Amino acid sequence: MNYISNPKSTEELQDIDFKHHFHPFTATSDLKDPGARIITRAEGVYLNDSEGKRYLDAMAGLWCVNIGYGRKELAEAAYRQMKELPYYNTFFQTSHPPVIELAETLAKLLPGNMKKIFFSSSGSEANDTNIRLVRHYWQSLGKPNKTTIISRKNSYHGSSVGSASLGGMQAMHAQGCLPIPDICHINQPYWYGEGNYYSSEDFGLARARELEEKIHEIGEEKVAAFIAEPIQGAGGVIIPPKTYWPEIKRICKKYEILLIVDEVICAFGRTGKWFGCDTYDIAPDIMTIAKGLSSGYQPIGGSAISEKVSNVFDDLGGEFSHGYTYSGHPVAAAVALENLRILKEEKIIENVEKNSSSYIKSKWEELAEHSMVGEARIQGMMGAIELSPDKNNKTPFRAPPGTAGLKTREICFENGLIMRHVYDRMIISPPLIINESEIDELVSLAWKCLDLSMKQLKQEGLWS
Ligand code: PXG
Repeated sequence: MNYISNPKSTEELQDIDFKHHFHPFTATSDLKDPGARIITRAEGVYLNDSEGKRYLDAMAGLWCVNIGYGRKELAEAAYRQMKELPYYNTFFQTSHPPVIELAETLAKLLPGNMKKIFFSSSGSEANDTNIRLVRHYWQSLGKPNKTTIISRKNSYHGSSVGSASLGGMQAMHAQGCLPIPDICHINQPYWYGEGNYYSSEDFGLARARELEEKIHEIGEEKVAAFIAEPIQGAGGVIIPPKTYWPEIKRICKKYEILLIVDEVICAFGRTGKWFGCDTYDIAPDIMTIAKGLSSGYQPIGGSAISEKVSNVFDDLGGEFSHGYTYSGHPVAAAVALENLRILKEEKIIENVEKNSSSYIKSKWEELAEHSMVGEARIQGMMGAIELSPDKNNKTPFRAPPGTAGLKTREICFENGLIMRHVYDRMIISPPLIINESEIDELVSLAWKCLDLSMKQLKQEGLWS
């Protein structure tokens, strides 16, 4: 039986999916009616569903398909590796060529002084690893009380117990008694939503200095690390004010706390350079990677560890009692290597930096002219628009937060555009290979969907 071609009707598939598939971040009632969208094929920046409808995927899947869909070289790399060595582990003093080559390639490619990679199959696992890594680091140095990790509200670091605790999503904390002990959260640098009467520069400094205040409150001797995304992705593409990262770097250095930069979304070109750390000139102690590492073609992630940290483990750490069956999976590693080869040889990220990021920026920022848009912001290939019925005063809609965003998202789907919402913000993160005519199409579809959404919100009396 061939599980890839699909002889079933959309209704049959939706019915089975509703009965037997428990989905992430989806209410079961929505799966009953209207049912799941069944995506069947993809090429470049476009997806097709089981009804033959085409969508421009302005989210690159879930922020991950950086090289675009349909690259046969990655399928061939997986096929070759599966025939040669489909699986072997990296525990108990064993290794294999693809993971060795990938670790070396990454050590050379990553910014700062990254020396070693601890592999996982996802960003969540990698961030769980990071919690143990930083505590193990301080224990190895004879400072076992340095256990607390400071993170930020509205950050996203994954869905496992540890990584969701690092994350600052209240709805996630509410399910499952999170966060786990010794993790706390400071405010985010979200100027549009929380900056009030500050200038963006002053606001950036004020929010960064909350880290210093938190360190004083907890006591430096108890703080292990600070974790942050260069730009918050799932939180709504929160691009920090220019003053934010320099101040964070100053504080981490002053108090000797480890800096974990979660690059799960930002790495591999998303911010317009190879890494978010390049965009913001950050040299982290630990960096989380996943998603764009394989462009989503295989599940793979990792914790990249700087020379400073890995030297401590090499000298004092002994065995790290931690690992996943699929740490450094040979097929995932082979696919990641092929993805990195294509990103480099086809100069995909250089093209974003030199050409397409400025093109998309000029087009995307035109959306700020729309009556429903309070702000349009973009860095590299990640952007957001803030929806408001009164753009000058940022007034909310006459509906619970997120209602207008959800309605707009559904209109986008109906009109062949995949653009996600975070409350009443619409966000994009298209494949990095998107060309100028596809960018034109994206922005004109977005404009059309905003028109339709505005009309619907007015008809429903939600436009205050
Ligand atoms: N860190 C960051 C910054 C992420 O964005 C993770 C860690 C976790 O990675 P894994 O591979 O375990 O999912 C993420 C994941 C969304 C959305 O709707 C975002 C993510 C995942 C799923 C949905 O924006 N980011």
